[in-house]
Amino acid sequence: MSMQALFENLQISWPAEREAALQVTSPIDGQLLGSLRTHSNADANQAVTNAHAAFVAWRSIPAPQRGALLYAFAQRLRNHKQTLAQVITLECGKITAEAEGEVQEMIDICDFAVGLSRQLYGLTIASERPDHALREIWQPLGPTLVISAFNFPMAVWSWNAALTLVCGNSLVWKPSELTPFCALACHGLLQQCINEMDTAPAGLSQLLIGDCTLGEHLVQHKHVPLVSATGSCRMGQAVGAQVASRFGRSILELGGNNAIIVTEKAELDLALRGLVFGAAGTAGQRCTTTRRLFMHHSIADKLIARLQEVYGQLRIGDPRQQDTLVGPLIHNDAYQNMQRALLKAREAGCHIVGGERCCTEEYPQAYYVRPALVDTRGIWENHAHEVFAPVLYCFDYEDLEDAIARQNAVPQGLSSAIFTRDITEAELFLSARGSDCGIANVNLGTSGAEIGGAFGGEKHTGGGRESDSDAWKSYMRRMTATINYSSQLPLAQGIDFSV
Ligand code: UN1
Repeated sequence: MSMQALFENLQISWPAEREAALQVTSPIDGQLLGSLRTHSNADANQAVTNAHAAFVAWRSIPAPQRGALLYAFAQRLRNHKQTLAQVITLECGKITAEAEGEVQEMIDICDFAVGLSRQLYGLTIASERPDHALREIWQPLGPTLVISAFNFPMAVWSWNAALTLVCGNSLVWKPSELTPFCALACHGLLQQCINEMDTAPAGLSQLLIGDCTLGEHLVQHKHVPLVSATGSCRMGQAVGAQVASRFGRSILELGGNNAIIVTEKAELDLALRGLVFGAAGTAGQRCTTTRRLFMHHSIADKLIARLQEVYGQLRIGDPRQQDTLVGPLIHNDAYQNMQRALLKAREAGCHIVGGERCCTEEYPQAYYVRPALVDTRGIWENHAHEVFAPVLYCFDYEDLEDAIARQNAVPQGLSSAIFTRDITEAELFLSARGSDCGIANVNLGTSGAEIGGAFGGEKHTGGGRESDSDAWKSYMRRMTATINYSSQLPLAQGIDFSV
């Protein structure tokens, strides 16, 4: 189905224009999906002004009523789950099952946000002064700028959107210029819900289409108190510094270089499944993709052999076909990047299985690859750089503490996992001496986190947390209020200031 037909299904007017500046192509076959007008800095300023005006109205609407907007949005997402998944598949190349999973994540976060709308709790704290009350109150913050990446073109936005709207804020969204139709679809459905809700101000959600120069302009805008950005470490470093320089707040979700440790006590069948989905799933284009494997030397030969066998059977091709497991890379640059990384490993003497381009006859303008296994044993100790493609670097180890140290010895700190049936090994991995990542799993892979936990990582991953748990607090401002209901004015710390 064409993108235009999918938009008709969603009852969103077709936004493409002839010969507009941004030409969006499908990674499935390189065909043009449509051309879109991009927004100028002046458009961006207007959008922030609109979002600010909407925020001023929205912050006074009781939070449970704000939750009703997310309830309605979740219903719309449920009704259009398949269509939205098709939009994702067409524009970002995800296989159908994973695209539907992404829409499910959106539904889940909206459901969470509805519950959260009645749970924006603050604390009551014991005051040191007589007849005084000390309270912590969570207040709306202002417009939230969301900068999202191509690989989760809907879900990551929704984590931010659902929470920030319930928290009483408005939204400005600058999606990746590779996936603007995904953004237009989500924004269009949300706008339908906003239009149907009397108390929701019209400008609550703003969408801006453009490249990183538009993002840079928005990041500097003084009326955007919070910037939530997902993407490369380089992008995050620039965004974080700019936002900090104007005392804004940022939530950064950047690169990962996620590892799985498979110990001699692991159940190999389980480990194998976790590894294959983690490393080859989503064509290796998740932040949480498994990029490194540390195997206990006693099982290494066996595990590598089994991985090679399964990798040989992976069905690569058109992501719209039901039995495909690995779709295309997003573009030629991603492909070149992968090939450069493989060349480096080959030149160093690593043994490589897979990595070659495929489906070129059917799709000469697209970039399908066989996921690659790089056996680095005896050559490399570690791999510090994130290659955003399906490349799994395999290492062996003798001692678990050493494997954990090597797992941690990279700049990134997003996701990590251990496969073991030994409680001592598992608990060591989760202890203060264990994984230094934001996500640490036992007997499951590094990718595919549920929305229930806070999502994000340490070090060059940026330190931000999104999704559930108490991540909502990042979208609000904390107010400490002290109330004196006595007729005295005792000072804190017992200070005497009588004149
Ligand atoms: C991302 O790759 O940016 O854990 C997000 C996962 C997903 C989210 C990934 N729930 O793989």
